[in-house]
Amino acid sequence: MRTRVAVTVVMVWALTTGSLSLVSQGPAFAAKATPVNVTLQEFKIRPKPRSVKAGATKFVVKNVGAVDHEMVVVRSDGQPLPLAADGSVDEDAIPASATVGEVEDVAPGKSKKFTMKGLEPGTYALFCNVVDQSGSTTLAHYAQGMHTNFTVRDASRAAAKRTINGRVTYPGNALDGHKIIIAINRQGDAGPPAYSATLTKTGAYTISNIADGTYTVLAFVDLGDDMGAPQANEPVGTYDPDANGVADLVVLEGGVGVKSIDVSLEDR
Ligand SMILES: [Cu+2]
Repeated sequence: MRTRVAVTVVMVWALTTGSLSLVSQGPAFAAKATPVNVTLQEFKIRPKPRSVKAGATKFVVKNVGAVDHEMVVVRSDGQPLPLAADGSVDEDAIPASATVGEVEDVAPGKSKKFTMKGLEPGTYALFCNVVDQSGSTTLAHYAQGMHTNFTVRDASRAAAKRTINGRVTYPGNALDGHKIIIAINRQGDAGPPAYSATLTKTGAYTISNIADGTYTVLAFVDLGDDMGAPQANEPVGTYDPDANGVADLVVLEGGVGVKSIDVSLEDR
């Protein structure tokens, strides 16, 4: 049966974007706690690195300053922390669920460490909440700028991020050494494909580094070996799971990839 393919393509393509791998990568497993070295001083707090993958995290906190400091870890998700009148963080106003942990009373030249078993993805505030009292003067280290953000990334999502993958099938026999071109077009864009890749045989494909957006996916056998748009005689198909002859839309949001974007090619 012949299916009409309702996808607009142009004659000249530049097949330069996108990258192709035939083997998709599995999730990354973190067997050991990721070390984060944090230095404290007047009045700075510096984690290295500033971002880790989710999972066990070991904070090694060193005071390189001249007075006592501490480090408190709170999940903030980028929101401002509640402050007390003296300019320190009002820790009593922070929900227990957001309080991750702390090391107190780190003396000058000393280090303390603690390990978080399952640090979840999100944005965290690292800060020193020491308040020095001297007569009638109070000095909140937080108010002096002794705070910073720390990011925990979703490891599994990072692995699957920004990819479109699926399979190309073709029951015909015109392949005969020609390439299969997979083209990802932005919805409503009649220009060259936003992303493309080639396969030397039918099977699995993965195209990486796709920006968020709404796309259609087309594949065809490049019988003319011109790496150009599909010609009238070239076997073609779209991602069309409801098989109504119109390419279905593929949506990427929040950097999350999509799977099973399968395309079946037909002779015509
Ligand atoms: Cu401090």
